[in-house]
Amino acid sequence: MKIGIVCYPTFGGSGVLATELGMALSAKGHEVHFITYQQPVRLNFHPNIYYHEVTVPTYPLFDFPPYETALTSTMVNVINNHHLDLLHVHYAIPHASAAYFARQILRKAGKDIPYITTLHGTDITLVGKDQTYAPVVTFSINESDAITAVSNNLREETFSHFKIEKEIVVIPNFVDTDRFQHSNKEHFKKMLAPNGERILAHVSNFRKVKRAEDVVKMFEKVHAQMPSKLLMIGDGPERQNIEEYCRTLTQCNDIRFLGKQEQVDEILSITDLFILPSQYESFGLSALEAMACGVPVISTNAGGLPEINVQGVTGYMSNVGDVDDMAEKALHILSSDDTLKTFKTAAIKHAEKYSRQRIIPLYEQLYDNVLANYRAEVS
Ligand code: GMT
Repeated sequence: MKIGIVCYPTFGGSGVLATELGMALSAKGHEVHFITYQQPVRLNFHPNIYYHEVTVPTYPLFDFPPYETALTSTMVNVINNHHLDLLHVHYAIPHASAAYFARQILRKAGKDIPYITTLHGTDITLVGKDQTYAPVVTFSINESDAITAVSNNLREETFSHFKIEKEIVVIPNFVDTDRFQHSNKEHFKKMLAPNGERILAHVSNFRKVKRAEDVVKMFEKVHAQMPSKLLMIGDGPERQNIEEYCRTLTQCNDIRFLGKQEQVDEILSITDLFILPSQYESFGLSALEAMACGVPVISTNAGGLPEINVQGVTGYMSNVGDVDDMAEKALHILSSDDTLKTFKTAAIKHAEKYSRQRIIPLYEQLYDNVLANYRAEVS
């Protein structure tokens, strides 16, 4: 099959998932065409992978360069030049409306290809439901030939915020367990925690919704009881405020801000506990990747997190903002090597349910169904 994938090429979860999906499909023999404004961060070379850059020519009149128009035209050109079978767009804004427009342009020229929209989270729960975008988002989701959501929670949120007239299929996020697995990095661990301190980590884009300051607040409480280190991975709007706050703390020397990291699997391999205190998370891909590396998770119980973090098994969940409870539960997990090992083993086992091998066939099946229905309708 020839598949066009449209996504944000950055470190965000939707772009990571779309890139991992494209790479997994290419390894299974599909021809995958990424259409993005920049090379996706996790994209590796494979003979079946093509990358088409969306460039947006500027003009003095354009206070806002028309990205969506450039994206739509690039989609049309790629579909025509490479004879794609379908488009799979990740994150509704503006990818679903651009796909709709591309499909209409092609129809006029006697060519018909379906588009599938995968909803990831903030495209629905934060940005999408804003009235500035909602009419276009609702229309272009409804016009999709298939709609998927990454969790049951996101599916329900979509139905509650938008007038959706079609079924939304839940296909959960997945993890590449060949890459995200525990590997021995003892030398690396010794450098960061020379006295055997427990290592806690947080990975995010440091947007407000992540509540990354709660990681530091709960760490202050853990650190007061147990020698420990905190790794803050990623970058984003709240990072500077949180770094400034950290500098006021006595624990400052035990907190490291590592910025954006490509080899996050290696860092997770030396981590004892992953912290995700988000206000909302449609799924929490970073938590799944941590689990696959054998790292238990302390998260909130918001959004789709209860669908992946099993209370008392793969970690614990607390109410949003309850840093006392998070610290108490963290201390329990870290209290002894045996307890930690039990949680680590359970985290790996649970993550296997979301392995690439299990989830990719669900997408392939969806593509087959969409194409079969589409061809039946067209003929
Ligand atoms: O979490 C973010 O801010 C990034 C965002 C994105 O769209 O790139 O992530 C969303 O999609 C991920 C992949 O499906 C999910 O695992 C994240 O939970 C989701 N984020 C939110 O819902 C806040």
